[in-house]
Amino acid sequence: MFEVRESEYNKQSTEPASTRQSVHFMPSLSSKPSYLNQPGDKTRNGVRADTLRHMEFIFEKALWKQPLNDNDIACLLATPPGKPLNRLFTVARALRERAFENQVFLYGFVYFSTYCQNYCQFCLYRKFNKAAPRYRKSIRATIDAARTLEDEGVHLIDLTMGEDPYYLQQDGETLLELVARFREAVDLPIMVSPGVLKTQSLSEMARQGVDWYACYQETFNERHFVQLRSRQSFNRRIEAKKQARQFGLLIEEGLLLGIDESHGDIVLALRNMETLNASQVRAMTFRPQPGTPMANWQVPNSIDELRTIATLRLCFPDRLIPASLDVDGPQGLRDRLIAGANVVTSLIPPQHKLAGVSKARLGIEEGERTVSAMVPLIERLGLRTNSVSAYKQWLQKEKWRVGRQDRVDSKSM
Ligand code: SAM
Ligand code: MD0
Ligand code: SF4
Repeated sequence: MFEVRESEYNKQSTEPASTRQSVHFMPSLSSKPSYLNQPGDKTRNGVRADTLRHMEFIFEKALWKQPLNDNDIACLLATPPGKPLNRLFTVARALRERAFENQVFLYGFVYFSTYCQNYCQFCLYRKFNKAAPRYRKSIRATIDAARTLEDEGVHLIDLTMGEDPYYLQQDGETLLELVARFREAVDLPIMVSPGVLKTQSLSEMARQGVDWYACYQETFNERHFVQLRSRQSFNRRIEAKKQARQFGLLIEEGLLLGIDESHGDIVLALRNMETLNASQVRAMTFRPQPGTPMANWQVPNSIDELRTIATLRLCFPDRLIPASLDVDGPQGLRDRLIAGANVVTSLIPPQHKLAGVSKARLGIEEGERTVSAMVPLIERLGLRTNSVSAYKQWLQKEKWRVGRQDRVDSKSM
C-alpha cells in the first residue's frame, strides 16, 4: 500500500540533452559519492550490501534520536531506488507518526498579488513576464477567498504575493492594512509569504498576530542563489528570517530542487534550516515556466524531492513538512505523504480566479485542489485531518520551543 510506484520515477526524459541547458546557467556540481555502486561491486538486487548495512545504521540513529552527520545525510539523499528507498520512506513515516500520530494539516493558499519587482530566473511571475497571469486582489476579495477556504476546513491561510510595489509602498503600510483587516475577518492561523520585508514591517506583523513568515532561500549555495534570485541579496534574505524569528514569528524555509544542486548543497541547506530554527521545512522540484530564462530547462524528476522530504523528516522529525500540490498537482500528493510529509499546501478555492505558483492553473477551476477532493486521498493512506484547535495547539507548543531555544542560544553567546 505504501510503496511508491517506482516505474513512475525511472522514466528517462525523452528530451534531447541539448534542451537541458539551452540557457547557460550553472555547471553541475554533482560527483558520484563512493557509496554508490562501482563496476565489479557485489550487489543484492543491484544494491551493495555495505550500502544497505550503512543505511540501516543511519536509520537506527534517527530512530534513537541521534543527530545525523553530513555523510549520513548525503547517504540518505543518494538512497538507491527499490527496497532501500521504500525503507527510507517507512522510517520517515514512523518518525512522523511518533511526533504527529496520523494527523495531517491543510493550508489554504491565497496568491493575492502576482505583481513582482524581481527577476527570479525560475519564476513565472518575474517582472515583465507577459506569460504570467497578472492580477492584484483587493483586501475584500482576498478575505472572501480565505473565507471560502475557512468554510472548507483548512487549518491556515497562506497569504502570498510577488514583491508587489503597490502593497510594499510606504514601508509596507498597505500590506499591513491587509493583514490587520484579515485578522479581524478570519479566525484562522496565518502565514505571510511576501518576499523580503523591512525590519519594521516584520515586527509589526508579529504584533498583529501573524503566525508564520515564509521566505525560501531556494539554495544556500551563494553562487547558485545570485544566479537564481538575480539582483537580490543572499544575506538580507537570511537576515529577514532571523529578525522575524526574534520578533516571535515562526519561520518556513524552502529549497528548490532540480536546478543542478549537489548533495553537498542540500546538506548545507539542511544545516542552515537547523541554524535558522525553521519550524516548517520544504523542498519543491523546479517546474519550467514559459517566458522565463529557464523555460527550456529539462523537466526534473520528482524522485529527489521525495528523497529530500524523507531526509528532512529524519533530520527534523517534529517539524512540519509540506506536500505541495503546486509541483505535480493532486496526483503527486500520495507519494509526498508516503515520503513523510504532513502538511498539504496550495489548496486553492475555485471561482476566485486565483493562481498557483509553479502550476499556475493546474486543477484549480476544476475544484481538484480543494479540501473535499484531498480528504479521501489522505484517508486512504490511514491519515486524517484534525481540528483547527489541534493545529493551534501545535503552533503554541512550537512557539514555546523556538522561544526557549533562542533564550538558551543567547545565554551561551
Ligand atoms: N514573492 C515571494 C518570494 O519570492 O518569497 C513569495 C512567493 S514564493 C511563495 C514563491 C516560491 O515558490 C519560491 O520561493 C519557490 O520556492 C517556489 N517556486 C516559484 N517558482 C517555481 C517553479 N517554477 N518551480 C518550482 N517552485 C517554484
Ligand atoms: C505551496 N504554492 O505551498 C505554495 C507556495 C508559499 N508560502 C507557498 C509555494 O506550494
Ligand atoms: Fe517575485 Fe517571488 Fe517570483 Fe521571485 S519568486 S519573481 S520574488 S514572485
